Amino acid sequence: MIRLFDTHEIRPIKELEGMWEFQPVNRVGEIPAEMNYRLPVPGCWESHPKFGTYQGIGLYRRTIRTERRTHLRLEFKGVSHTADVYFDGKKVAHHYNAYTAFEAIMVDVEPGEHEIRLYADNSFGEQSALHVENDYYTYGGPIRPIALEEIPDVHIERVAFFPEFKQGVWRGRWQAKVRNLAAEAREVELLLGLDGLNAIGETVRIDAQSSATVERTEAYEAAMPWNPEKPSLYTLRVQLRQNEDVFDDWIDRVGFRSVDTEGGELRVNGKAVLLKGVNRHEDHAIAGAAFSFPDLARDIELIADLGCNSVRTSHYPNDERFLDLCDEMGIFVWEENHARGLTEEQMRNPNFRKQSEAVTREMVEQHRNHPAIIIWAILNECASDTPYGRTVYESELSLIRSLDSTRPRSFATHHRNRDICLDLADIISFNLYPLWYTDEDPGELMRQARGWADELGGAGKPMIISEFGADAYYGFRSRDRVKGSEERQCDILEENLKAYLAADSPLSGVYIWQFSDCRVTEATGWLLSRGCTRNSKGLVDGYRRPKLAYDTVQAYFKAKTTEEKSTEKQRA
Ligand code: ADA
Repeated sequence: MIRLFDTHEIRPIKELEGMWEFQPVNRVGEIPAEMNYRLPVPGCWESHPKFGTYQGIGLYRRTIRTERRTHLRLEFKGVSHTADVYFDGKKVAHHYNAYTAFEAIMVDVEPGEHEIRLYADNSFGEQSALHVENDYYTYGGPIRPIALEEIPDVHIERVAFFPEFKQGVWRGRWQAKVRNLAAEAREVELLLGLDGLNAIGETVRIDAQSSATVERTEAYEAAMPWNPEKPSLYTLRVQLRQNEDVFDDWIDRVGFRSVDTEGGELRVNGKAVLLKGVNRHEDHAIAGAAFSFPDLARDIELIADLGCNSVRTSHYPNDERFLDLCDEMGIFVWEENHARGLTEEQMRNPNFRKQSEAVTREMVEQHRNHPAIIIWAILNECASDTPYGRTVYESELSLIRSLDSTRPRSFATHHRNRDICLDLADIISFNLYPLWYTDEDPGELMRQARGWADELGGAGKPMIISEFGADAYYGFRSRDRVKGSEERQCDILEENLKAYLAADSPLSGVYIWQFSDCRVTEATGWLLSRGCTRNSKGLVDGYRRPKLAYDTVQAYFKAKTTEEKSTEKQRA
């Protein structure tokens, strides 16, 4: 399943799921004498008994049949972490980073049988600046779906839709990119439609072998807003037509909602919100990073059952099916690019800037139509305390602004009063672990943090505690409530939540670290402190079994805030 709805009704598309041949190899391009294994796609090789800890290159291979001469487009939703794709022996794509999609286009493919070879590499080294030894695991293989499409010469490449609320009316700002593979210029009719609302038609001329972008803004007086209580979604349907013949289409789902930080508050549709959320790694004890749809759905149901109204996609862009579920359920998303805890030295890896900017750009371009996403963030706990680090934060935050001016931007820092980038963000976010890594009082620390924000360029901006938490090993109980026990995790989370959700709290949001336990890189150095090679701060374990703290958090998140109570009173 690629998305929760059909992305094309006219363009032929099918998912290349199922068993592919598999063989570990030593280098990209190598053709082994035998393919000894068969692995499921999507999937990661760690779920095979022989490859539970394999780090290296794996070759996936299969054939496809085409019935007529056509152009083909392959879309890989996520290959971990480096992909090289060969079609009939010729390299057609190279992509770095596990968590964003990429395409391969093959022109004038003859009818018959064709071979696809996908080399996936999950090894660490200088060539990989973002996937490094870390407090989560880099799995190997095509962890997300692969789609095969037949495309005409002129086809829709991408469509962005930005809702805006101006002078009491919802408007939609469209950007539709159309590509022409033909050797001569073409003129086609472009139709921009939104479920039951006014449609737009426009003639576009696209030069030979290039792309053209059409921009239009349209008022939608009858639009219903998307909000958590009623997440109204509209089907966006873009079509290409020539002489009454509709020959290509592109379907997505959008919602009308605005986000701003006026008056130092985080506001959605003009109303202040308090984000009550969890950090979620896309990691499962059995599936690794290759979630089945029911596993994704279970996660969102558990998150909603906890009383959360938000989720942070720590520390990388998520599977779009998960974002689709958030759109449908009215769960706000903080989505961030891929990075965790990189030092200045790691950020000076010659590949870092290119790779980090690519994932930032791809995240925004691929996910900006999701109404659930209300915050874009970058570079969790990287070097926002050094002048070189600042140059990176500055350029990536500006890049986001250039691709989407409608959402506030943030980054989660642990540099406290040493951070020198707070002025660059729209929302100030601190990762603090009082009562776990330090013995500070959560309430005092929160007020101190507000002071750092005010002094260091964050005055007048909303503030979020983007991480706090405590490890607990599932099933480890202790009457003495020692660290690592489920009881102690309850105590620590309770003390934190009591302070952060109090009536006088200056916060616009809290995100517990973390939703579920996750696997970490094979322990060396500081990672040796991770018992069982896992980060065990989950409210549920890797199999989604709730720990005691699940109920503690649910009681706090489901309790009504003073503001919610007074709104209810006013309504009554
Ligand atoms: C950090 C980091 C998380 C995780 C957490 C922890 O704040 O952002 O990825 O490593 O600490 O458990 O210590």
